Amino acid sequence: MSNKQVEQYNNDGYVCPIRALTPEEAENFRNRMDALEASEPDLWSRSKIKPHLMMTWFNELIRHPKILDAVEDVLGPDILAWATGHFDKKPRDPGFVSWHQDATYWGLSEPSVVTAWVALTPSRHENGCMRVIPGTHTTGQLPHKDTVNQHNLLSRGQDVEVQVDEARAVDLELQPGEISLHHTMLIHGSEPNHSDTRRLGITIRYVAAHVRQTSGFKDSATLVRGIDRYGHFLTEPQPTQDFDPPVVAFYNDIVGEIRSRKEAIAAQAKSAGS
Ligand SMILES: O=C(O)CCC(=O)C(=O)O
Repeated sequence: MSNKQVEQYNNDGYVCPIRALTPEEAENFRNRMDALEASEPDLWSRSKIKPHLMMTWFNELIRHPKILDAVEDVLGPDILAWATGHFDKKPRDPGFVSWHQDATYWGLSEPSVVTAWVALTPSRHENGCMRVIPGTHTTGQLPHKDTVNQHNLLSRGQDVEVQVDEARAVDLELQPGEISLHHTMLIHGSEPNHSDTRRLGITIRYVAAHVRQTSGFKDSATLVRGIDRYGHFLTEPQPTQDFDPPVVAFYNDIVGEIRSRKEAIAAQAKSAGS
């Protein structure tokens, strides 16, 4: 990234847009995802938390050198891909994301954690692009409450318990193959898709190798650049085919730990707030 982009990340908590993939690469990843989705109806429920362990296209994406070049500018040279996800809003999809900070249920030791949001379709105001409140990454961890709304795309419907000044919100508009980066403490969310154009974004959560899981639950990550001198995370295997049996066994083991971790941190936060 340019010095100005790094400065923007430090001051505002995000950078957007960065051209990482060519439009052809983005189309190729999207086609591979769509083909798998068509043949495997339970694709996302089987691979919700770390889809990069289940699908080879996803595992290739987390290692993309241009994404890692940008991430290295904010995290330094030793980088682990820790968690991944997909946020798919079909045309006229009512799905939205409440205002939140990512760090809330993650249990990580410090905020050297950045999300690369990779656009595989256009992502614009009309189809519900990500929106951020610049500068809120410096506020520290804020309280959140879990909410129930069937259209909220977050697993716990977590909503930050402070008044969000929406007049300050910035749209992170992207073209296919462009990415944005956002800090783990930045308040962000997104609106429903009010258009006839699908909005598909892939999230990759990268951590610097010195970051630890503090919750006491087992956790894993994939070294994607540099050296892991710390060994704080179990080393994830790399799938050689979609739903590679030994990798699926690894996933099934770790996913239970991750669910328990989220429950434990949410319960702790609730009792601290009551
Ligand atoms: O894609 C969206 O609309 C929201 C994504 C998000 O909340 C995240 O990346 O943490």
